[in-house]
Amino acid sequence: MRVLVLGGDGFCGWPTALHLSAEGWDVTIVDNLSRRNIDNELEVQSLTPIRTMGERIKAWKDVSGGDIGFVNMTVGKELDRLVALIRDLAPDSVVHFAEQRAAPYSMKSARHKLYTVDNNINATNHLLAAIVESGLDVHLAHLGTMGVYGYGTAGLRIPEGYLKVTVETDNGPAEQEILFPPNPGSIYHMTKTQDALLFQFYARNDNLRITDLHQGIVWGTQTEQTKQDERLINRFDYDGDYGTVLNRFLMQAAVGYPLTVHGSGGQTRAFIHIQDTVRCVELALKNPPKRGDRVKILNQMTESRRVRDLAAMIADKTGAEIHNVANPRQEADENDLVVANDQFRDLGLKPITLAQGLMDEVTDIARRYADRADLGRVPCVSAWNQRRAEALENEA
Ligand code: NAD
Ligand code: USQ
Repeated sequence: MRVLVLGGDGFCGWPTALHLSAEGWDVTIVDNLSRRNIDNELEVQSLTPIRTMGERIKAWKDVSGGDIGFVNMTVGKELDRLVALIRDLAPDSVVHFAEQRAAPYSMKSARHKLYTVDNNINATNHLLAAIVESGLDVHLAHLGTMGVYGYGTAGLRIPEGYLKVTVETDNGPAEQEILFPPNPGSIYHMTKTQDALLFQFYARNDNLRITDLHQGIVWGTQTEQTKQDERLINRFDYDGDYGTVLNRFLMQAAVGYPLTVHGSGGQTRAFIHIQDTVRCVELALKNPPKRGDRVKILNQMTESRRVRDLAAMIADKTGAEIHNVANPRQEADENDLVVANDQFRDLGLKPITLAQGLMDEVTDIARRYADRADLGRVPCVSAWNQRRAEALENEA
């Protein structure tokens, strides 16, 4: 089985590429290394010492004997090259991680908003158009986000992509299933809701086989493969734009920086460990929709947690202090979140829980590389609007 992993140099893409290679897939990574350039722009680096793509691929060959291909290409700008690549390699599947994925980065300035929209929507549209143009029946699995649902669902168990509604017709009430109404909380999350419309269109118009994985916040760093050699180590973002909440708290606890809870910390979010991410992608590739099916949507998350509860759990285990800081984001202070994830459970996913994995992560990764941290990059400084920017200034 042959697979293209778009965005395969990133935090989720690299361990996925290794996992699929270890499982016997013939893997080619496509990436334009834009994430490494954004590190240069933000003057920050992964807490873990990630190697160049050439070193990574060589290390994998040394460790496993497996070959992973690499093509440096901007998906969304080089349509002819992308069509040619798909025709040449004739992959069974494409996994699409190649987007700008940080909500705070997408809200930094007008330029960052435009970049995120251009990059993400063009990447998805080019990929879909290229698959059609290739004439091949390639299954596309896209990494989407739980954030497309919004966080104001008031106790509703969030279904997997589609909502059953009752509509009034001339013959009385009738049931229908519609795409869950999108409610994005950032420009980044908005691009994922637009991706969803592109998927609906191409699945219906061109019979493309598409799976959209609505993933929660990924935590952890290492997988079975990235652990095998330090040259294979995965990225660990901790800065105020790219660091996600749980990994930030783990790193902050390791370096003695107070845990930065935004506002009351009543925000509830969905989480998944990186090891489960790579397993879920493999399960999705092995269980594609049939030609003519609607877009298959799965909620790729394993636990819902409130931010202040996460902080309390880590403080309890490590003795870290907790600071409630002004929230740079325009978001609800308190929300509940109940999510259906029956499809992955039915496919056999046995999730890694926070209770099991947290301390390994603090000791193995965060403490080990603590001396690489630039504490000046920890605060979240990208504000969602003027009011939030003023709140940050008042606090400073
Ligand atoms: P990342 O930024 O670490 O990786 C993305 C990779 O894609 C980078 O290597 C980047 O260089 C590449 N890329 C971006 N735009 C590209 C383009 N136009 N052409 C070619 N390469 C391009 O992000 P990640 O954390 O690995 O996330 C991957 C995907 O998973 C994203 O689409 C994101 O929305 C989704 N996701 C991530 C998380 C998370 O917590 N990290 C949670 C839910 C969903
Ligand atoms: N938060 C804090 N303190 C911090 C950092 C964040 O309280 O120091 C809060 C935020 O205000 C927010 C929550 O934690 O309420 C989550 O923030 P995050 O940065 O961990 O996650 P988010 O911005 O939602 O984005 C991440 C990934 C994105 C993915 C998304 C999945 O960067 O690619 O799509 O998680 S989800 O959240 O389910 O939409």
